[in-house]
Amino acid sequence: MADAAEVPKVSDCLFCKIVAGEIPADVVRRDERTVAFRDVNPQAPTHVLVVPVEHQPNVAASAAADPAVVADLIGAANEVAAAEGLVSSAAPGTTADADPGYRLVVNTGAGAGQSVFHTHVHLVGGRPLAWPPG
Ligand code: D5M
Repeated sequence: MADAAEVPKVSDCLFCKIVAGEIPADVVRRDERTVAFRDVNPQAPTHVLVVPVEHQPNVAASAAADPAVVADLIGAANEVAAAEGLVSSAAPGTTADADPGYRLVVNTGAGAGQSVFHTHVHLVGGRPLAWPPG
């Protein structure tokens, strides 16, 4: 499990480098406050990471620094999901075929599976998603 001493500084942060265009990524959406790019190790047909431009180590820190960032991330993720064909106009409660849906995951802390310490939302979809997650 990573401890604070192992959390990279902003200058060493992988996702800051992707935001800055210093490391290549398959960027699918960008605005002034968020960047969305495909996960390098996809767990589903659609697996996109949505990150804030402003570095914070996790979503708790982002929410504390600027709560609007959390809404930005979810709004951007929903737009990407729509572009990927995962958002249906069908009424809630209809079948998975009519309403494929998607899942947003925010691993927060090493014990919850976080491995990159720059806030990010996983957008996963395009296949049936079981519950509970692992
Ligand atoms: O998720 C971190 C995610 O970041 C994990 O699913 C792999 C992904 N990742 C790692 N490096 C890259 C690059 N270079 N491009 C795209 N995606 C990447 P976590 O919730 O922290 O475990």
